[in-house]
Amino acid sequence: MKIAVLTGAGVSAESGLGTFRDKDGLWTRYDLNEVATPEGFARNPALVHDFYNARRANCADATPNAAHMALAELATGPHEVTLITQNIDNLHTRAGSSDVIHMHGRLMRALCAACGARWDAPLVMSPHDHCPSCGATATRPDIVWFGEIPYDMDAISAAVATCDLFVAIGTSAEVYPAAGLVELAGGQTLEINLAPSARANAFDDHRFGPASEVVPAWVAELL
Ligand code: BJW
Repeated sequence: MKIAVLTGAGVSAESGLGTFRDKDGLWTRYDLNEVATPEGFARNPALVHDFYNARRANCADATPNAAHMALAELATGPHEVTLITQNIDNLHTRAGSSDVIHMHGRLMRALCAACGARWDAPLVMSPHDHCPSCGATATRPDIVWFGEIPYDMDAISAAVATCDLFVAIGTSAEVYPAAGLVELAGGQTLEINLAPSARANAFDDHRFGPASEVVPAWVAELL
């Protein structure tokens, strides 16, 4: 089978990385307009860098959980797997998944808003950093903020449209275009989440429970 997997913050929750919209989620403590939009970054780059510096430190301390490990194992089997994540952490890669599509960018990468260069982010970024390529002080985390176009949309659309099975794991389906991918899916659709998401009705099948338990059980069935 061709399997397209979309993951969200719920897959990393049990690794200790916060989700966004759950009780105590990041958006209950931070104003997303201030920390996750280009306009917020233009107003106060130091605040935005502080937000992502803290999350980069949390990510460095976190370890992949059983759900990340199971998804890496899935790709070693007979199925053709495309792993798409909304998460900016690197836990899928550290679990052994290769060619992960990071549609909302990567915490561990930096981007120059002046020349478009990308490089490995230092643990702590600041508005005073110079781009190693052009020297401008226009460096930002390589993150897709609200109002920006997610990365690799052509590859994502193609993988989802031609798959036999589309699986969304640990995402609230509140943010587009990720939330609309289920509509594009060429084959069967499965939602794995703690509870029904905003788009639960669009899925053929559901499995509810913690990702660290449900994902390994599902992968074991497929392998
Ligand atoms: C567990 C669990 C466990 C917990 N086990 N499960 C009106 C209508 C439609 C769209 C729009 C609109 N107004 C504006 C828009 C567009 C906008 C948007 O969608 N806004 C909505 C708020 C309405 N989208 C954009 O701006 C995007 N760009 C765009 O649309 O460009 C135009 C375009 C696109 C394509 C083609 C052409 C044009 C960009 C979106 C960027 C999102 N960025 C963020 C922040 C940056 C990254 C970061 O800082 O980390 O990305 S927002 C934030 O939400 C983050 C996430 O990736 C994203 C999704 O969140 P996710 O992963 O779903 O997390 P939660 O917390 O919401 O849910 C967690 C789930 O896990 C829950 O269901 C829990 O139950 C579950 N869970 N523990 C299993 N142990």
